Amino acid sequence: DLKGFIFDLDGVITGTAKYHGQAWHQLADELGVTWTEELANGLKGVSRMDSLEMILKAGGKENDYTPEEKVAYATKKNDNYLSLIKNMTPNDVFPGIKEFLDDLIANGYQISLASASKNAPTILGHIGLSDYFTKIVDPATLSKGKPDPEIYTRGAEILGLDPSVCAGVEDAAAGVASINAANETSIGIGDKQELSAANVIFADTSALTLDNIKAQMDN
Ligand code: B16
Ligand code: MG
Repeated sequence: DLKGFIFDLDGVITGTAKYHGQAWHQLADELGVTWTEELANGLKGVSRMDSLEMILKAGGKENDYTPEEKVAYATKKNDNYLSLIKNMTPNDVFPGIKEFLDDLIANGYQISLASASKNAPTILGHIGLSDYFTKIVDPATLSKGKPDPEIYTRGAEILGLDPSVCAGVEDAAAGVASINAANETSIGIGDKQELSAANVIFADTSALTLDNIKAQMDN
């Protein structure tokens, strides 16, 4: 039986994925790299510097810049991203998420956050969920990002739980792969095809309830 839930942030709790997309799209245009839906989807859940590398690679430009120039581009993207998220409010929490979190707490489940984003605490503050997430994996301390299992393994560790009794909730294929590799139950939010590796899947967060999860796990 499950005892803990480990949440991704962007694309699961709130719609910051679209702001990451906008900010990267703008940088890709500046770098002369063609922006495609495939590239956009591949960046979901991937760390800031790894995302930049993927964009440069997509344009065959991975050897065109020094490490310092790359950091400057990543910083530029982040500044742009921060300006896009600064007006977020509690109204930006995805449908059903607050109810699901309240239900988990009322039923004695533990919750932690496994976001690759260094901006996660800032975003939680904007959307009024800081009190729910006192246990957050610090992405700066990870040696490998999603799809490596490390972040979801740590998400269970900070709860003091064995991965086998934890479920991870993700909108990205890289995140589902990370959860599965950590030997946790994977709950995908989004497209069935894109997230076909997930144990449980919902088209959007409004259907994310304990009953609906149990119903799919019993199947
Ligand atoms: P930052 P998640 C991920 O967050 C995003 O999906 C990904 O697009 C972003 O590049 C990454 O965080 C790093 O974010 O630049 O804010 O540190 O989906 O793992 O919550
Ligand atoms: Mg995500």
